[in-house]
Amino acid sequence: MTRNDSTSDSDGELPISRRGFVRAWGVAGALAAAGAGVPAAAAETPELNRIWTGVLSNLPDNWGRWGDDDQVGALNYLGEEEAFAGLRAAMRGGPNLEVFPLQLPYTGKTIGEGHPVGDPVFPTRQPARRDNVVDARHYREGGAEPLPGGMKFADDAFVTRLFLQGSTQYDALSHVWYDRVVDEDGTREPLLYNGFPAETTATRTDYAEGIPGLRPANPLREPFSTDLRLEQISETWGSSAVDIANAADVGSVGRGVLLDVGRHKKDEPPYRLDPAECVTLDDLTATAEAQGVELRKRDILLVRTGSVERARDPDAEHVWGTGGPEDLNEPGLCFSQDLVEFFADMEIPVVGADNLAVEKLTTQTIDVREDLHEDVRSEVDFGGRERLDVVNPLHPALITNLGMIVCEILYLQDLAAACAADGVYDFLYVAAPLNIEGGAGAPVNPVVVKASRPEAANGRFGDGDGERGGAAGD
Ligand code: UVW
Repeated sequence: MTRNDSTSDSDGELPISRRGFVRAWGVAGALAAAGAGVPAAAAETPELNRIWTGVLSNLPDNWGRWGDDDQVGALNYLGEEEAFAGLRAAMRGGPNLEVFPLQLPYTGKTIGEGHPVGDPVFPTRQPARRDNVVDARHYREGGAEPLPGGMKFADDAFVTRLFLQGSTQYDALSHVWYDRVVDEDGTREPLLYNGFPAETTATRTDYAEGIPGLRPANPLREPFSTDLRLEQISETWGSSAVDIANAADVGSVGRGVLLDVGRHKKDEPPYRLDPAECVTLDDLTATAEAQGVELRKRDILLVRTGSVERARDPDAEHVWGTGGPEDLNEPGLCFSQDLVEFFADMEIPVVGADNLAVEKLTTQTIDVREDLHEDVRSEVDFGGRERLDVVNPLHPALITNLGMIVCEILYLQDLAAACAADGVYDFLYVAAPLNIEGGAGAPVNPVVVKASRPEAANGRFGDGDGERGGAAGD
């Protein structure tokens, strides 16, 4: 069985077709709630959830667009033309090129008390600590011998839990879902992108032998607990549909555009948006205009808020999450139907940002009249509510509905400085997450190759128009 044709039941034995699985689990949707154990910020509010998932069910989606069995989603938009558009952007300056890897280092340090600078990790997750398995000490102490010929080596491994969403990462399409309205009677089913059942996120794999590893003492009730037990791991659970391996298999190559919203909206260095400041569609388009860069269909959009820079700044006035999940006042994209339709119409495959969740944390207040259009409003009973306080409204709208890749916790500081220095805001973007079968996300180190213009003056957005030259066939 491959992940592309069918999934297994929770004992890993019976292959069941995807549609069969939808039917089987549709009648038992309540099982999906078992063992949720989610952070307090996401506690159940049934009426709000009914309303918001009703809205989500009526927003644009790409389900079936690339076939009923598609697991790749919006990365399908990226083909030869899109790769060439990225290459053209990079090559327009001739051999004047700069290279920007966008992944943050894993330092193993915690942001907050005692560690003003550390790994920007959502507070329910912990930073990952790597340790040496063997190094020069082991040759000194007799724990290791040189290989025949005299070569010695160092080896290392992560010795704490490595949260795959714990630093710069791609969210897999199996990362989020909601109870989707599937018929006119209002029947709902917990579904991932393209209709894969959410229960496929809990597919069991059994191994012939156990290996020592760590699990929380009560994994189903307290999944994020740091009360860990050493166990022989001989079975794991993971995603058997739309896992991160799909994004790893196809890669992401295209024309990237940096939208430095922080620099556009703030007058003074360090050009960081305020904690909890919204980035709207108007902000994105106004930033592009100020930068002189054209937004094109199928672009990969990188949004700079300045939030990661603030988190890494020991003198910052506010650092995310040091007071726990409720203290996550981060700037980011804010939901509007206009924004979702922009991503859908522009066929955006990947949106990334230098913050925890790409979207604003924690709560976004959605104004039913302002943020939704009549076509969606008329489909949902809002119970008289005019405002809805929702956490992560864009995750399901972009990931589950549109199959988009959301790339979080990017390091954009150096790229933004270079773009500002020469006014070139579009480039070649190349990335693939770690190929981790079953993963709901994976670390990624996107690499940007940017034409540079060393002669440019240091204006706010350089003195160019971001479309400069056009020499390579634009
Ligand atoms: C969740 O949305 C739960 O996590 P992340 O912000 O890492 O995607």
